[in-house]
Amino acid sequence: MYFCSMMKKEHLLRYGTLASALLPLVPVTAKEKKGNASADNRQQPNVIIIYADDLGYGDLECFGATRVKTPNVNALADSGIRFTNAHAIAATSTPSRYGLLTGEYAFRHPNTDIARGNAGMIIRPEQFTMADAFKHAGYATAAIGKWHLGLGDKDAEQDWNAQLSMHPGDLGFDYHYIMAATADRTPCVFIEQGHVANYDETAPILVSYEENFPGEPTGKENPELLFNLKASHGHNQSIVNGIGRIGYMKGGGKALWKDENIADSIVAHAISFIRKYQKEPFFMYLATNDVHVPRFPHDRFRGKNPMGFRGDAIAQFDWTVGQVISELKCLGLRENTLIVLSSDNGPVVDDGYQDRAVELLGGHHPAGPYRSGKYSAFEGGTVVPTIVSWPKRVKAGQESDALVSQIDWLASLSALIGARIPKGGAEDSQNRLGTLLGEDRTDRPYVLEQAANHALSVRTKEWKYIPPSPGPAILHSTNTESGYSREPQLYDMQKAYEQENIATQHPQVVLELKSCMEKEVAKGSVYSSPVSK
Ligand code: NG6
Ligand code: CA
Repeated sequence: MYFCSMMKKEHLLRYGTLASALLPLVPVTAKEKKGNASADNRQQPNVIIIYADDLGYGDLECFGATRVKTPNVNALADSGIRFTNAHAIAATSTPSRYGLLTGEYAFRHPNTDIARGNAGMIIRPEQFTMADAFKHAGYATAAIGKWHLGLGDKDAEQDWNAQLSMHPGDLGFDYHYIMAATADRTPCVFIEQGHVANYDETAPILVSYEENFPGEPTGKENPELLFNLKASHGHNQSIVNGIGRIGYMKGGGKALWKDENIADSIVAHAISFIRKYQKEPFFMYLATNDVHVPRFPHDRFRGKNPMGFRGDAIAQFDWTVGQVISELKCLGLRENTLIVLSSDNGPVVDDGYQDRAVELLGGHHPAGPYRSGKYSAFEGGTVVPTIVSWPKRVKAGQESDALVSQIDWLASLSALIGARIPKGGAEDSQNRLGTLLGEDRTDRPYVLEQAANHALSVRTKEWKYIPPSPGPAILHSTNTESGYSREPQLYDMQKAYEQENIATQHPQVVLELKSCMEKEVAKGSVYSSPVSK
């Protein structure tokens, strides 16, 4: 094992940065297990969810991309199942992650739209979470990377210079090393175990989403300070690392992240957690910053594909996957580790920075054959690349076209590890473990998809129904086809994806899918009417 770790260190020194070579020490918070039982002979697998941000169905070679290389993800797909009809819960991050971690649709809960960096914690401590399921089943649990589900008890009341009053530790995660929201939102620091990592006492942190702090530069007033990336829309408030952000902040000093090192920091902490808990079952929610904006990958990923920073960020994501897998192999844990890889929503090309992503796209289709992408009610909003691999139990080389949704992962994984879901917990999540592990190809009867304007589409294997909803047909800043229309839309999914609206030809189907959606909403929704009448 020692030899293995040394090899790893040498590898990181040679190919990684110094930051990733100097692995952090994960504090012991979960119970340590005694004995030397081989981790691979245990019944309970380790479980890692590798959750990319804004990675589209067509962004990986194993899902059809040709203008970027993703060898590590390809190998992961070869070792297990490639899902071709898998859905995120929403077309944006916060509601999608909320549903994934609670097993409850976001429309049932307040404040689940794209969260500010100073949002209070959205999932409340009394709610049952995926981390609780694993913890109750005896696992060590971690959340590493992008969080975007709020921190502290209340909006805007956090003291970033002290221990936060609420954090993932209150939701069943033994360990966390997270970005509060997104890389384009303040505060631009990592939070570890409820406080700012590398806290700099000489630079107290203040955050506001209302007004700037006197004397602090902003992207709007000081564009000359945007030496790393300029905005294409929005992102003109505080400047950190030569990049304009959403939200204002002051201070941070040496705790401020450098965007080019974010992937390295996330990988280093993930590896450190795996090493620490290699002798007991562990669950890691590993949510990468890639490929969200600002895309500002490390130098060693730049210029190796024709698509500029967006392509480089995909390559950096692939590297992350490779680092985690090679560490598992090194420690002899790969066989009995279940890896689920997916994304929180569909892709977007220009999401607010001048990174030349549109210009350099070439023939690349970020959403593959699906229409539109992030934010949209069309399929590109929620169809996401999804891979499941568990060498010990799941047959390699499979493809599954079963209609599946991330909403079911909590109940399915709970069934796998023998965790009991308490009454009232994860009520939207169904145990579909057999499908997740490739043992059957059972379609979910229907999948709900939440667009950025809250429209709730219903997708079955055959049909896609988009209810009438308000908003423009094109979201201009991102050049996204929204899928919003005052008319009901029905598409035959066995034909060309969402090309011809045949709602008027099939009123009965529209009625059935509409009532399906309404029944779900009637079970409980904080939106009085998520759709226009
Ligand atoms: C939008 C941001 C976009 C991205 C998104 C959230 C602007 C102009 N656009 O409001 O850049 O941050 O929110 O993305 O500010 S998500 O994947 O986390 O949902
Ligand atoms: Ca996202």
